[in-house]
Amino acid sequence: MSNIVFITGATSGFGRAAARRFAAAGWSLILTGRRLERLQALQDELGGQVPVHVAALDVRDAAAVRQVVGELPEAFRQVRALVNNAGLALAPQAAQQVELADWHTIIDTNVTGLVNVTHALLPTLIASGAGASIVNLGSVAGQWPYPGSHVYGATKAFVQQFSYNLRCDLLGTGVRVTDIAPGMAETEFTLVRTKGDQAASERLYSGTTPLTAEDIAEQIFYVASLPAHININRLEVMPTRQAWSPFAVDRD
Ligand code: NDP
Ligand code: 8X3
Repeated sequence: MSNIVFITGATSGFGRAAARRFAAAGWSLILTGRRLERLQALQDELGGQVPVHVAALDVRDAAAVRQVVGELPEAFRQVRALVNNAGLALAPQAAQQVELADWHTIIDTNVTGLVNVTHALLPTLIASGAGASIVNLGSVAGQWPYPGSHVYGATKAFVQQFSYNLRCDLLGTGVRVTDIAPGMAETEFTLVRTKGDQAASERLYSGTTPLTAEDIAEQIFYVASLPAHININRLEVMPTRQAWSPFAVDRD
């Protein structure tokens, strides 16, 4: 029987690339996200290669998460890896200019959504035992502050600490937990963050060499397919052409 991976946010970016990477290695796929038509397109693309189950799911809705997990078809129940990838940033402006609703959306998705899915799948992953994996998508923004990151970076700091804390509680179960923290990667992330500003997205990624969705998919697959005795706790990945800035100073 093949391994089974449950991916959130499989309609775009890292999640979609991860679906293709796991399929290439013969894993069965459970693909979730809000845009069902994109999930179906991916099912059409990969369904000839491996078994694929798709479910429209908003991770913010705990009852819907429980239902999707509870109603998995028999052949997809023994989930071996969870990729908690669904997430977003909004409001790239300074904190004092942000609508409160945008902060709530970021927290509801990146924090509440991630714990909803983790909670629903923990019993299954523990039953799977040694070599099962939870791969959480954090960010460099969870470790390094920058202007306009405010609540987004704070949610990714939560992802890091939650990942570490899970490791403590899961010790002895064989279930691994990894926080993957990418730097700048070209996906639909900036389009979402700017609420559809295609030019802003293109500007951010132009004239440099960002990470690709496939680069991160490779890392996700890597940590979930290592020998069972190895746990990568945190994996921070930046493009070679990205680094940190000096401290900012306010002057007269
Ligand atoms: P994309 O915008 O390309 O993909 C985001 C995915 O998240 C989509 O599939 C979207 O699906 C899904 N999603 C968003 N909100 C929800 C929700 N409420 N319920 C279910 N799914 C949701 O961005 P990336 O691939 O770049 O982002 C993936 C993860 O990586 C995010 O957690 C992001 O914070 C993180 N990250 C991204 C970086 C980057 O530079 N690109 C760097 C570091 C981390 P749908 O809209 O169909 O629901
Ligand atoms: C996304 C990467 O650098 O925009 O998490 O914060 S960055």
